[in-house]
Amino acid sequence: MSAAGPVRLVVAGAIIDLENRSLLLARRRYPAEVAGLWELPGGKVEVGETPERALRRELAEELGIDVEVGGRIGPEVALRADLVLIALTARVVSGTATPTEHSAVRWVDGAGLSAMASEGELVPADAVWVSDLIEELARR
Ligand code: DCP
Repeated sequence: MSAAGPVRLVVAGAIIDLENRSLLLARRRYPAEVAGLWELPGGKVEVGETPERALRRELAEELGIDVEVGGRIGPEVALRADLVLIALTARVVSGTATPTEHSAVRWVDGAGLSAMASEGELVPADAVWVSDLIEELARR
């Protein structure tokens, strides 16, 4: 892809349960560089799709949950010259997260997230969001 080529957006869900002050993480199966690491679940935005709609579609497909999408959180991350990653907050409206493409899911609180980041258990791109996520989990 040339530098002038189209940029695709990848949207990740910062799925937060404010009642339990916890965030949903999903464990990647592939590719090898990130297999076994945890991410905010999501996927690529299709042509003609809004990021919000793409996130709802991906989370329904990957985890069987219906979410309400909120606003942007954290900075955008350049994954490659032609791929940019953003995070949107979301909350589960219905369903229980059950992975179809990931190897596992887990809910973590701020301390748990911080510990996982320190241990290098998050995919590198998502690690830049940790402070923003911890702040959001502490929001009143
Ligand atoms: N990504 C990331 N952090 C996230 C979500 C995604 O770093 N929270 C990265 C991993 C991939 C790219 O974004 O490089 C696209 O994510 P997908 O989960 O859509 O990756 P796939 O490999 O499943 O893409 P495809 O749908 O093309 O198979």
